[in-house]
Amino acid sequence: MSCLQVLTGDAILIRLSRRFMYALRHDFPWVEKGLWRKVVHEKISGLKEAENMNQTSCMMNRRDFLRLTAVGAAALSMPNLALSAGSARNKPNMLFMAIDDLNDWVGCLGGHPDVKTPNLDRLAGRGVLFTNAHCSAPACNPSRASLMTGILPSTSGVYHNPNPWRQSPVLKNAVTIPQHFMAHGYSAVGGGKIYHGAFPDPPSWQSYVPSQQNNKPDDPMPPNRPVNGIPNTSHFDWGPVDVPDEKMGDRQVAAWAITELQKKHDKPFFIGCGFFRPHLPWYVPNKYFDMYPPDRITLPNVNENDLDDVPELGKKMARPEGDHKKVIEHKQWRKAVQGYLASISFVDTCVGRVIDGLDRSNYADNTIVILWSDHGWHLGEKLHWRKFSLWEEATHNVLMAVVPGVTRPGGRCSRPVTMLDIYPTLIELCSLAPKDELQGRSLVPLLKNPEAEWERPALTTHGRNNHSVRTERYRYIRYSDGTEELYDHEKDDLEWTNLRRRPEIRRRQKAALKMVASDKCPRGNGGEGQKETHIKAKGAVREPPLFV
Ligand SMILES: [Ca+2]
Ligand SMILES: [Ca+2]
Repeated sequence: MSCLQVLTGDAILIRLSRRFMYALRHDFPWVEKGLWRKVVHEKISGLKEAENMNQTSCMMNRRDFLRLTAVGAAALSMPNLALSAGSARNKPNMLFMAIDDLNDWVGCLGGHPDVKTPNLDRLAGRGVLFTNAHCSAPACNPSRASLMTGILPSTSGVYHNPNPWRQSPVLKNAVTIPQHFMAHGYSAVGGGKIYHGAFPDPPSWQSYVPSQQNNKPDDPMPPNRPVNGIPNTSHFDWGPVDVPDEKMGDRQVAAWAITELQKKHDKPFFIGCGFFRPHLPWYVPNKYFDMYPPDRITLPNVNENDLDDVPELGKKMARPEGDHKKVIEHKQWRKAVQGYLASISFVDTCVGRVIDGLDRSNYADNTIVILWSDHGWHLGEKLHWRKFSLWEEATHNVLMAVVPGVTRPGGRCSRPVTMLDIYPTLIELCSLAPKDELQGRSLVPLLKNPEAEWERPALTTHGRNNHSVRTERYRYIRYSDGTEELYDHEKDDLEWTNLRRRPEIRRRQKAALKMVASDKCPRGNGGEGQKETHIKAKGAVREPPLFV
């Protein structure tokens, strides 16, 4: 008990080291709530100042001292007590990998029968694969802002891609995941796409590749665009590029990450490694297109009448007269699926190279690997393309974690979880100070036992007051005008049959939504571009309270 120095008599001067205070307050929430609060908060003045000092002195009587030392002794006797929580020594390293726009078309997730992802499959096989993981928002910027800050879009008001997330009053001073790691003695460097392209966040990193202002390396383009012949669709295009892999931006980000892993690190590290594909445009080298001959490709199973039982707001999200109509008119469906599959297999090789780089490094045994995608993608299901919807194709994304000493190989977890849960999970795994404002839940119980109980549903929000909750069996959607959808995944994994008229199931799903969604969602926080009206139904003049 060297951190306590007893001096004299009934009044005892105790020197509490910062490490010891962290151990009590942060590794043992019950201490924070109970004895620690009663004993120490009442007796020690200037505790906050103490957190900014290496040591502080305080006065307490003998009885209180004994209570406190009992807590300390209990704490010291428990496993995993990170008395080093305030210091960085012996902390695990973090390899934090992101893939843009990757839906469940990954071999181990079974989303598409043709896809080849040997590297993602082998990484998933080393730890726990979450098979029912969902984004907080089905768009790059709100999903990533939410993941990196641990705050829901319906709390921050960051609903869409054009919303500058640091200008949200809620997120203005948010401490992001890498910032929190840096505050605990980690180095934090990044490369590629971790935040949405328009809103990089230099305070999150000590250095960035290609730069703090431009997170995306250049990619080669085919000479004659659009390759698919669909006019006026910007980067909604696909086709091979005749370049070696080394010319691809993602491959350069992988090479940078491997270099970081080969360095000698005198601090624990947090490496953020973000891949851009399979985001549009689907321009990747020829050999990846050659893996998927269009005439042998399996197209998504689509019900032409699927939108008939979908409310007006859902139809507006689907916009069947938009991308889907163009793809069909230009006979591009097979080629588009080929482009997406090719882009997935390309990014899979980038992931494989980084994993091999970690295996060759000195840090293979004490590095946590977490890999996520920011949302899913439609390729014609519900006559919709891209993300921007509240159905399974858009909300379901990839999440896997390999945690030395915690996960076991081959773990699969079907509990509904969200990207919001990543931040508190990493805090627990690395014994960082808890942050009360985070709105997710630590996944550590599921990493230890993928079949552990898990009551919370996964919430996805697209625009103000449009919510979807996914439980293990059902999906329930409630749009801002009060209209609803309900699907039973046990019988209908393609979400074709809206069961909104089943009152008993609906009641339970509404209760699930209430568990996770606020009924006072703020308006969007500005920014140009996608307007709220984009997802307002005709005649929907007033948004009712969420729960009526
Ligand atoms: Ca994205
Ligand atoms: Ca339907």
